[in-house]
Amino acid sequence: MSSLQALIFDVDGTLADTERDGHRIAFNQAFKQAGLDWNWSIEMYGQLLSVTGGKERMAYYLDKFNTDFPTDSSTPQMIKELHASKTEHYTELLSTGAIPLRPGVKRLISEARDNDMRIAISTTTTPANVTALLEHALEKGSTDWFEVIAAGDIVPAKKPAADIYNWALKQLNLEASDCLAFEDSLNGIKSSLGAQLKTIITINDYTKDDDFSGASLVLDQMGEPDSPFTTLSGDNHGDSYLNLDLLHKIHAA
Ligand code: XBP
Ligand code: MG
Repeated sequence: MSSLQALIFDVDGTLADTERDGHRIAFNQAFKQAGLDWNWSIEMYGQLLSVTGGKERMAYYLDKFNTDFPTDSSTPQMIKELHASKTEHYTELLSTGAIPLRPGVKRLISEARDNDMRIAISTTTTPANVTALLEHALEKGSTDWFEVIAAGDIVPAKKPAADIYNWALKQLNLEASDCLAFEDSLNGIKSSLGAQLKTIITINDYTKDDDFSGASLVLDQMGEPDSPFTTLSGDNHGDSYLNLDLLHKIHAA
């Protein structure tokens, strides 16, 4: 059994609750700015999250929820422009510090760095969104802490396909058995398990009813020494917050 060498983090929903009050708001701002009357409610956005990727999500919306909207060969270009505008609104919103990291994230990343544990990112979101979150919610310059940032259109098949994790593993020059993945959603865990990675889940409001039966551990949050996680399934090895010692035990189990 190889030793644990790297932690690979999903971004949206895992590092921060960015979907409901971040991405959703930015999509709606882009729609309004373009003169469209589209508005994604909190509830509808939950349904739209079944498709990963902002451009793919808009195409799905037109296909399933707004079938009266006329589409033609120019629609992909319209979606591309809307998406560029959405990214601007999203990064602007994050630059105000509007979205904090989830509990335990900063502490765990600091512990990893202090112990020379390699860290990477594997996400469906646009690279600029990752930078905006890390620079404003984690620490200025923290983007450089991550050895690999696998993001957005770098692979054509987004999560739930395993491609983005396989791409990250290749860049790290590691095997899946050397790493752990951190996810929050069904599409995320399908992707990480598809790449053969042991996966730890922290749920959120949109994903709490997802099927995480393949996860090593399912938690409500990463937890802090003075604010324990709640274990929803899996072996927490008697611990109450995610720390490197616990991660080594999960990896070795
Ligand atoms: C999250 C996503 C993304 C974002 C939108 O993926 O599904 O689509 O909602 O991002 P992950 P873009 O949890 O893997 O980070 O609009 O930039 O595509
Ligand atoms: Mg996610």
